[in-house]
Amino acid sequence: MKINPNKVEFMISAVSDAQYPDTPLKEIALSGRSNVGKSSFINSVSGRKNIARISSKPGKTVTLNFYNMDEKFLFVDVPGYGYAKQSKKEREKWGKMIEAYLTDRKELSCVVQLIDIRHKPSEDDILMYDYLKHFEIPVIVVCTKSDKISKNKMPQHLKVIREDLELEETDQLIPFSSVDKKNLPQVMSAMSEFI
Ligand SMILES: Nc1nc2c(ncn2[C@@H]2O[C@H](COP(=O)(O)OP(=O)(O)OP(=O)(O)O)[C@@H](O)[C@H]2O)c(=O)[nH]1
Ligand SMILES: [Mg+2]
Repeated sequence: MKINPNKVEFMISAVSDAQYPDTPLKEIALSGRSNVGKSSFINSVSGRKNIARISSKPGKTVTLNFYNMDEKFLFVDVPGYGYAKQSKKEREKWGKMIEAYLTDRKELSCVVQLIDIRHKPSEDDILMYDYLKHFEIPVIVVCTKSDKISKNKMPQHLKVIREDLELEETDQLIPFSSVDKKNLPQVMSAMSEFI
């Protein structure tokens, strides 16, 4: 799968299903804690520097942001979870919006769950993974910021993430970096199975 950077378009920031775009394309949603690198991941796959806004402050993205990826599929940037400064009310609103999207959206074909390769999965990461499995949504786990650890530490970090999430055999785990684009072809080929 090849994406033409000039044909990547931001479509809409949506908060409810009435606003979701109406296209025949399948959707791949990005989930992960705030600051894990979701927007940077979209930019990397797009081959664009700034199509998805990279936040200087975490927790900035509070809507479902839809991107048309060269008419091949849509990316849906889901607001990051686990942002401590969110109020309880904001968190509840977040939960309802995400749940409605993940459980009702026919076009959703897979979720790319991003986990920071440097850290053990958080409780929220594990909850999210279990939730996706419960609803039988295929998951690709992308371990971000791989440029931040040394090569020889990589296998051990991947092992911990795989074990803590109790990853299913069929779910892929791919180390990735938005800085050096490590494993971008692997990520593309994993996603192309779902579009
Ligand atoms: N070194 C390194 N930094 C990264 C990588 N990916 C993202 N970052 C940095 O991490 C910070 C957060 O990145 P974003 O892409 O905005 O993260 P996000 O998950 O979209 O964050 P929210 O929208 O707040 O949920 C930024 O400072 C990025 O430059 C990576 O692969 N390597
Ligand atoms: Mg973001």
